[in-house]
Amino acid sequence: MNKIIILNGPNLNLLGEREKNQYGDFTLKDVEKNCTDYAAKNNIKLTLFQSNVEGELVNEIQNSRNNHDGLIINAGGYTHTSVAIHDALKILKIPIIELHISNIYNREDFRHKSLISKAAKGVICGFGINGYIMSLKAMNKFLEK
Ligand code: CA2
Repeated sequence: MNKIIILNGPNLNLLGEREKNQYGDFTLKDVEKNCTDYAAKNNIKLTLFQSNVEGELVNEIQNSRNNHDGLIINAGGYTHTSVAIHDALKILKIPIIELHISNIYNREDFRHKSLISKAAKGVICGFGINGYIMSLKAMNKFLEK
C-alpha cells in the first residue's frame, strides 16, 4: 500500500465559497471525499492536511520524511513566496508533485514563478479539482516498483 500525503495551503479551506470562476464550486470537503474514495480503491493509505500557517506546513513536510512514500502539495499563495517550504521539500527523498487547481501561467505575473517546482518531480496545474485525482494516479505510477 502506498502511503501518500496531500497538503493544502492557505485559503484552500475556503474552496467553493468565493472565486468560483477560478477554483470551481466544490468545497475542500468535497475534494477530500473524492480523494479518500479514490485512495480506497487504488491501494493508497491517504493522509490529508490543510493549514493557513506556513510553519505548520513545514512541520508536516518534515514529518512526512519518515511516514510517507509520496507527497502532493498545493501550497496556495506560498507557492510563489515560501523559501521555507521549498527548503523543507528539498530535504525529502520521496517523490513530490506540485499541484494547482488553476493554470498559474495564464494568470497574474506574480503567479508565474513557483518556488515549489524546483523540489517537485512533476507539476499538475490548470485541471481544476480533477488535478487532485490526477496527482494521486501519477503518484501511484511514480511509486510502482
Ligand atoms: O490554483 C491553485 O490551486 C492555487 O494554488 C490557489 C492559490 C493561489 O494563490 C495560487 O496562485 C494558485 C489560492 C487559493 C485560494 O483559494 C481560494 C478559495 C476560495 C476563495 C478564495 C480563495
